[in-house]
Amino acid sequence: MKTTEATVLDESKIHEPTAVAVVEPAIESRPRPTTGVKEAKIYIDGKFYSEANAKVSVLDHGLLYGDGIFEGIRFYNGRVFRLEEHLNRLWDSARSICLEIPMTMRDMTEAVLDTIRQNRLRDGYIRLLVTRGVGNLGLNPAECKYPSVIIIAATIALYHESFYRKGLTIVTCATRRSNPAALNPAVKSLNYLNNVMARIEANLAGADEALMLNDAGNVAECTADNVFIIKRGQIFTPPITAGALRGITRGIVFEIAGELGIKISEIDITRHDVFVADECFLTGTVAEIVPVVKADGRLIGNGKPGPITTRTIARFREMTRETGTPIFAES
Ligand code: PXG
Repeated sequence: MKTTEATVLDESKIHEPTAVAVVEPAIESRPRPTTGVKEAKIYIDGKFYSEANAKVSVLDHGLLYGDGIFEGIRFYNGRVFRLEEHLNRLWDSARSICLEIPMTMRDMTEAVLDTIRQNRLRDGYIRLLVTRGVGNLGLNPAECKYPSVIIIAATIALYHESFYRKGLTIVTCATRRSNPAALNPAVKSLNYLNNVMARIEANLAGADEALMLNDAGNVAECTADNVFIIKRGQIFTPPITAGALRGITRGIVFEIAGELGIKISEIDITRHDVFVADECFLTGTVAEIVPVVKADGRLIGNGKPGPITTRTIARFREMTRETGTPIFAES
């Protein structure tokens, strides 16, 4: 068991990411973060534990009720990508569900960076959770006095490059995105059963992802990604009110479109719009930006990733290489 004491490591001692292992066959697999380092050090409430000893109580309402929130964050080349935006969204999710995060955003930033340092990684994935904490067997969160903060740094199995070159297939699923009046999808909560059910449908249909509609029958998003279509040189994506998460990668697509001078709008999208689109792509922290070439058996455009998608991917990759919060002291 180790304390959180921040140690700035000598960068030359950091080994190459163990995670550049490629998933085969790529199209069948979503990249799953794996704790590839030998002795992963997992942060729980200010202390570091080995994976075997990193445990939470069975009375934590995060487990009993999915009562809690999370973020998935990437770090590239020794820098955490869009950390501030992820923490802002975490704090928004917390406020929405009346959960008080038991530390300041500044301390959370340091805890995230320290977790990566402790695991001696330069490229990888962070799973950050805040659970409601230990309570009793009733669902009332008033009994949970101490929310828990958990930070897991992992290597990541990357999608095979052919995934980005060839694109993926999606199917519309029968499971509707939860109605915002019931559970707002803008809250990145630990309760992902709605998305898991959709994911199961995609698996059963042999597709790479599931397209989720809202109660009105319009496109909301995929199970862990936002959806974009391109028609006659313009980019369109559903508004947050359609039941989409305010994705960080989604926001970056707006930035890139601005840079490239491509018009981008939030607008309700139907399945028909997806079928007749010239291009389609998904965005998410794990998948980054990935082309979609088939929806419900229909080829999108000519069935190959289109030019706007390809340019957007290239610019996004530049950003991941060149920007972010430094993990190690910069000399
Ligand atoms: N929609 C949903 C429902 C998500 O969960 C996104 C869109 C994309 O948002 P970002 O901010 O990542 O661009 C997400 C993000 C996982 C996993 O393990 C899922 C997400 C993030 C990290 C890991 O499947 N979802």
